[in-house]
Amino acid sequence: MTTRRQFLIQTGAGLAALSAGKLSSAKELASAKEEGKRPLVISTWKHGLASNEQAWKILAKGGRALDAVESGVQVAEADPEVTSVGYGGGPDREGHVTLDSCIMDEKGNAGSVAFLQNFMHPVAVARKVMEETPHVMIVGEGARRFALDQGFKEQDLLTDQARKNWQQWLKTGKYKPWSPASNPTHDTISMLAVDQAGDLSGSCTTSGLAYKMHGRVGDSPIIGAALFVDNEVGSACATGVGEEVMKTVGSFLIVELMRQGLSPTEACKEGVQRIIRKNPNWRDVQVGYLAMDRLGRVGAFAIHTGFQYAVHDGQNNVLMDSAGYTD
Ligand code: SD4
Repeated sequence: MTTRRQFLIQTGAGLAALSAGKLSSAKELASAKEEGKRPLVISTWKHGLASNEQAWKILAKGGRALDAVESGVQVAEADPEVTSVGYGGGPDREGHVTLDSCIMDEKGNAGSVAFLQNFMHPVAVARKVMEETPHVMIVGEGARRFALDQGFKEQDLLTDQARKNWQQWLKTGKYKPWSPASNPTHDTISMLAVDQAGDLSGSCTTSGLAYKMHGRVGDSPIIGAALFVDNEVGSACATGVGEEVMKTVGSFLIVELMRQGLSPTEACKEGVQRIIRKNPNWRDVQVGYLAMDRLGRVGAFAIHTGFQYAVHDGQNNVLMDSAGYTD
């Protein structure tokens, strides 16, 4: 027998009613604006604070969320102190800094690069993939040639400090899958923004897990895994052990849960619980999710405590502690 809920979900009208009822009344939109929650930019980890500042410059001028999330994460990409993104990022086990990045706009357009080496701003290359090609993802040598064609310049991203850390790791590092204890480098920057027009965009950029196998690609360039944006509903992004995020298509899952009426925090929590239910070794991994609905409401949840995210609403740019399953 078909229940009323199943009936609603099976019909287009039902879907529209479910999402409209939860998220899109004009009154809610107006009050969200009054509360100053749009524009809004959020991003993962402490280095999100500086990246938010850059993104805010664009949002404050009435700029597009897409431009804000591209420009914002470039601050982390260029900062040698940020040891898991772009320049200064930890290399793989063979000493190569390999980069993964993606970007997604309010129309559902997406671009991505993976296993890209020697370019300071992979997120900008990902945007070019989105805007200048009919494709979503370009990897490795093809991505290198595309970036050069687009006018990006190659440069060595391995800093002296990152080389020293890697050489130190080589003395004891074992060539086997990592655990957070042996490799606690989970500092990818993912950023979500809503602009004055109410449009959403997101970006993600990383050098991935330090000392990964050469050629390993994580969740960060995978649309639906580390990032998903749907202007009708909201956006979500991830940080942490990418394999767990990919296997559960985490960000897409979270956006779809928000479409069904869960709050951003509830949706992130369910994303985390999905990993926990499927992986008996979940205690050994960390994943943090961050989400924003189309009204500018924000939520986060992680497997373990310690995940932090930065929120800039124009008045304040603050670092927040995410709740964790092991709290
Ligand atoms: C990856 N998600 O490559 C990334 C790692 C990371 O914060 O540092 N996340 O799996």
